[in-house]
Amino acid sequence: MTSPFDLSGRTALVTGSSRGLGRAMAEGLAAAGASIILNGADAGRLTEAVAAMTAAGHTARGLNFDVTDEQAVVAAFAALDAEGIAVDILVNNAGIQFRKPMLELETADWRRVLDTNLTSAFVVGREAARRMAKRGHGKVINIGSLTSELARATVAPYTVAKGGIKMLTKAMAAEWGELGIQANAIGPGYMITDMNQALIENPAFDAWVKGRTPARRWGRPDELAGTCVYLASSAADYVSGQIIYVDGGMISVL
Ligand code: GCO
Repeated sequence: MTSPFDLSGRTALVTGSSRGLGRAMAEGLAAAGASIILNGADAGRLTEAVAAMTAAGHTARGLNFDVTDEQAVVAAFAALDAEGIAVDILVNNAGIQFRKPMLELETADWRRVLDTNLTSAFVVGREAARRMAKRGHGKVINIGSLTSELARATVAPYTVAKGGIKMLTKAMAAEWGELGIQANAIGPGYMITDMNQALIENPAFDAWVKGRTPARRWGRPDELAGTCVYLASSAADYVSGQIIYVDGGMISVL
């Protein structure tokens, strides 16, 4: 009997997957049997990531497009169509952080964060779901954050975008369930990533994270892989609209 977590024969597109959380989730999906389409805006970094995953024995290819460029997204999916490649699993992971108090925040920076972290998930999700609907099945996994629920000072646009990710996930579940598509989200806690390096190196912030997290440590990117595989698999065919926090317990305690 095949494991419900087996992703053999499925193809997963993970946005922002040249490194960090996206790369770790791509590796987890590959280990479960999925063919991987890595994505990134930096062609050089993407090429390196594809080579590394291929060398590790995974089936991986790159798709270089900027998730904030709608025409590039549409063209990328058209290119996959032309090759007969169907995306069964979409992980909307691409995102940026921008830390500045709102009183000093320029509107252009606000818009850039919202475009990259939220609107891109809608655009890429729509293009993927249009095709999943024709096949009657698909998985969309949006990457949220602890800031999908709780605000931290100085990261307002990120917080608003990630709160939007939680509700976009529910909207996708509402509209796409009857099409055979399940949409869920993962809320990573404080993870060891390049984006968080400045925080990790700040002794006061590092102490706050460790004190505030029941696990008393930062999370590793590979610790998201299991939840991603679960939500991408047939084991979660009756799960939709949910956000699962992989945060060492942080969101659940005062
Ligand atoms: C920050 C961090 C957070 C984490 C993560 C927490 O500045 O507070 O970047 O946003 O990256 O999103 O869930």
